[in-house]
Order: sequence, then C-alpha cells, then structure tokens
Amino acid sequence: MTTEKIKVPDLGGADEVEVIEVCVSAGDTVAEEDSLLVLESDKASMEIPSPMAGRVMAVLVNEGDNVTEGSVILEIETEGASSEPAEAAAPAAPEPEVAKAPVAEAPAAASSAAESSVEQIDVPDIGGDNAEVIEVCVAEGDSIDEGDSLIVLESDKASMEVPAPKAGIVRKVIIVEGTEAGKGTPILELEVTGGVAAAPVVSASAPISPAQEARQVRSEPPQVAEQHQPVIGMSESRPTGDVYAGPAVRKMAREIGLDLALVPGTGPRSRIQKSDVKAFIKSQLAGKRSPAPAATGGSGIPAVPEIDFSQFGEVSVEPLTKLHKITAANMHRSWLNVPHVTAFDDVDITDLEEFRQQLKKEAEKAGVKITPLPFLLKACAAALKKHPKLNASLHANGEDIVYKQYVNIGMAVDTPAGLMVPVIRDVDKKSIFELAAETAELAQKAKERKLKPAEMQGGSFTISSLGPMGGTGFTPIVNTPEVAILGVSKLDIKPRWNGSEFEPRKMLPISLSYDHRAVNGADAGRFMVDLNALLADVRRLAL
Ligand code: CAO
Repeated sequence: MTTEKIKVPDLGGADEVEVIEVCVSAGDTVAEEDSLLVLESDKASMEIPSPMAGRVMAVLVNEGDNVTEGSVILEIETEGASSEPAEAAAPAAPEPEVAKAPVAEAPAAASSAAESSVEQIDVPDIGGDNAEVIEVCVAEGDSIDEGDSLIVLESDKASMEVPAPKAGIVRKVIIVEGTEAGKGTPILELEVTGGVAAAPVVSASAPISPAQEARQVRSEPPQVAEQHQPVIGMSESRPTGDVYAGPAVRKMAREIGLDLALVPGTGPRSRIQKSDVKAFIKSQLAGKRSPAPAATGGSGIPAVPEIDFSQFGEVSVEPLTKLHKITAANMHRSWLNVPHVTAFDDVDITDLEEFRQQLKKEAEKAGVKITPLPFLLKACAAALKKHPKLNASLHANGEDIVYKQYVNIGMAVDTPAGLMVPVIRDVDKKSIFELAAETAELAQKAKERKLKPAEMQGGSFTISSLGPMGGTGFTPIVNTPEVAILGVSKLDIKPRWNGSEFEPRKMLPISLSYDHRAVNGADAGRFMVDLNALLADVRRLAL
C-alpha cells in the first residue's frame, strides 16, 4: 500500500482556478479516470480524473477554493508498492489533455489583400484527443464577428467552444454535428471582408475560449415561427434559464435523455452536479411508483400502453404535422394544468338572426359576409369588459392575477394543416362590419398558412365556433394562459314557452370553459347571464 499525493495538473495557461465541485470524499474507492474534482477558470471548466485506482484517504481542498498547478488536492492509497520513490514520487499530475488552453490555428490561407477572400477555418489545437462536435453554432450565409462561437466540442473531460478567429460571412459549413473532430478538422469556409487579413497577427495563434460553460453555448435554439403559433395553448413555458453544468454532467444527461433545464442545481451559482442529476432521477422514479394520483394528490400519469394495431386489421401510419404536434402539446399542457369547469347555456338569438338577415344586403355592398361570429365577438367583448376576471391571466409567480385592459379575442380556425388561433385585437372598439371583414381575412390567411406569429399572439379570451358543423354542446379546452374560452355549437329551432304558448325560437348552444383557479362558478355564471342577454337583444351592445 502506498499513499500518493494527487496534484493539480498543467492548467494550460490559467494561473488560478476555482474548485467548483469535489466529486469524491475520504473513504471512497475510485477507479482510474474517475472524476476527482471539477475546476473552473474564466475560460473553461475541466474535470480532474484520477490517475490511478485506489482509496481516497484525504480530500485537501474544498469547493470554492482556488488552486494552481501543482496544488495537492487529495491523497489516494493504492494497492501494491509504488514504482516511484515515496513522497517525491507523487504521481505526475494527470494528463491535462483538454485542460490545456487550446489555441486556435492560424487560418489555412491568410490573405494579404484588402479585398474579401474565402478562408478555411480549422479546429485548433484542443490539447488532447479528438472530441465530439456537439453543436454547430453557425449556418451558411451567417455574418459573424470575430470571437463568435462556431462550434462546441465536448470530450469526456471538458467542453469548449471554438470562436471565429475573424469576422466574415460563412460560405460553407463543413463540419457535421455528432462527428469527431480534432486539430486540423475543417470547420467551415469563411469569406473574410477586406482589410482584416492584412493584420500580421492573423498568422499567429489566437486564443480560443473554451466553453465558458454551456450556460453560454447551450442556449435554446431560436424558436421557429411555428413554435410561436399560439394554437389553443399558451406560449412555450419550458424553463428558459440557462443550464449551468460541467461536461461530465452534460454527458450523463445526454446518455439518459434528461433535459438538464429541469434539474435544480445545488452547486455554486446553482451549478448542476452529478448528485443533483441523481437526486432528480430518484425523485422522478419515486413519483412514477406512487400509487394512484387520485388517492395521493400526486401527478404521476399512467402511460398508455403501446399497441400494435395491425394485429386487428389493416392500418396506415402517417407522420403528424408540426402544427398538429404543437397543438397536441399545448392541449395536453392546458388540460393537465388547468382545473376546467364548463358551463352550458342556450341563447335565444331569434332577433339577432332577424337583424343579421336585414344587414346582409348592406354587408354585401360593404363587401363583407355577416355570420353570427362578429356578434359573438362583440357581445363577448362587452361581457369581458363587465367581468374582467375572465379577461385575465394568472401570473406565473403564483401570487398575482393580471387583468388586461385590452380585449383581444382569439378565434379557433380549422385549417387543412390543423388548428390555428388568429387573434382579433381591440374587439370592443370595432364595428360589426369591421369584425366581419377581419375574421374572414384572418380565417383565410390561416387556411393559407399566411398568418404572421404576431397575428396569433396577445389573445385575452378565445371563441371556438363549431356552429356550422353541428353538435349541441362541447367542452372547449382553455387556451392557457387565458382563463376562459367560449364554445359555440349549432343553432337550432326549439320550442320555447312564452308564458301562454310554445313558440319556435332560434336557440344557440354556448359553453364556457374556465380555469377554476382564476374564475369562480359564480363569476362564470354572471358572465354567461350577461352574454346571453347581449346576444338575445343586440341593442344592448349599444348601451
Ligand atoms: N349555427 C348554425 N350555423 C352557423 C353557426 C352556428 N352557430 N355559426 C355560423 N353558422 C353558419 C354561417 O352563418 C354560415 O352560413 P351562411 O353561409 O348560410 O351564412 C355558415 O355557417 C358557415 O360559416 P363560416 O364557417 O364560413 O363562418 P363563421 O364566421 O361562422 O366561422 C370560422 C368562421 C373561421 C370560425 C370557421 O370557419 C371555423 O374554422 N370554425 C371551426 C373552429 C374550430 O375548429 N373549433 C374547434 C377548436 S377546438 O378543436
């Protein structure tokens, strides 16, 4: 048995680095290459692997300490005699590998001309073996500045980003995500604009900034337009905070398919440590094992078993459209998050229908088609103004409710690609003809998939009209973070007692789903009574 002192290896240029994670404790048995510490400089984080197998006898540093090359960090007792003389034979510091400050190669062909030239940018010396390209940060046509991240590489010990050695326009991306790269691997072709290459320094090595932690390099990719489409559902609510974790933790998360954004970090500056990942997985598994949620109040949802339907007959399988997937996710989120209640009513719109018929010619002259929808919008706007609780959203802080002073109503539109919800702004300030024109225009745009993201944002209430299709009632799903949605079913002529006899009246079934966290049954009831009265006698809209 010998006791070896383990020292901080060559830090590749960094003078002093912080110990941000101690991965072992005294008494632990470690294998060669097991992580002992995670160190962090202002340019990189690096793990110090154990140079040998053995038992940790003492840990001589704490999280938050600053260490330099050669600092003794712990003592390991190894089996068998040391091949080196005792104390002096402290094992050579573990191979620094990627801990070495990587340096960027000079571009392959530095132009001396002031005009633009296309240069190939290669992976610089990354101080060790090849690493995996885990992210390509630029695309063809991008205009980049010197220092902008081109790619992120990750080995099992560190992640690092390779910055652009100069500004220019990306002409061709050569490197491919998921492949291995090392010194000299071509990354891209860069069109360098005039003057830059004349500087003599370009032929010298330029520093690269290794990953300043994935906090910076792993931000979510920009959302594509479709992700902004607030199809029955709120805008994306996934945690947007940056993930702060070391390479080993990231690797572990990738291997098990875990989204680190969901894991609370308990390390310094909320850094996610291996222990956090383990604790998170344990808690998730415990949740899954818990008994029926109805009995416990938990949220574990039993999975729907996968079934091979072809065993029962012929099937065809088609991919879901992106819009369908987004809608499904939003519906699921709303359904799971919102305690829904739906109130039903029948509105006598005989007079409204008569008035609508009278308006038809005038509307035609104005170039619009009048359906019941503009009246519904107008009546909802008036009722929402009187009942602001239904024109509100619960604040994400769980403490406040946000009352909206505007009345922007979303309108569910059935399109060949799926459900879309364009928003009509300031409904309370628009005339019936204006609303008729705008709803027709937005519905058309939705069907042609020409809606801009802005035209689907900012709704404070939604109407889903299935009237033309039929049905006597349905329970629409609240379009969170809105708190209420009106469903409209098919108008039907029904007998109605007028005090002395039954008379045929045009009855419109409506259903109001609301978020019971924000709206009480009585609030909804009062809203429905007023909405009903407004639709039954549209003269009230003028009051
Ligand atoms: N009962 C009976 N008839 C109705 C009605 C109702 N509640 N609402 C509308 N109609 C009539 C209209 O008056 C029109 O008849 P005419 O041509 O004779 O005047 C006809 O039905 C067709 O109307 P429309 O659909 O062209 O226009 P609209 O203004 O009523 O609705 C829109 C526009 C975009 C809301 C509708 O086309 C649509 O896409 N609805 C589907 C919404 C949906 O999918 N909701 C479910 C979301 S959750 O899955």
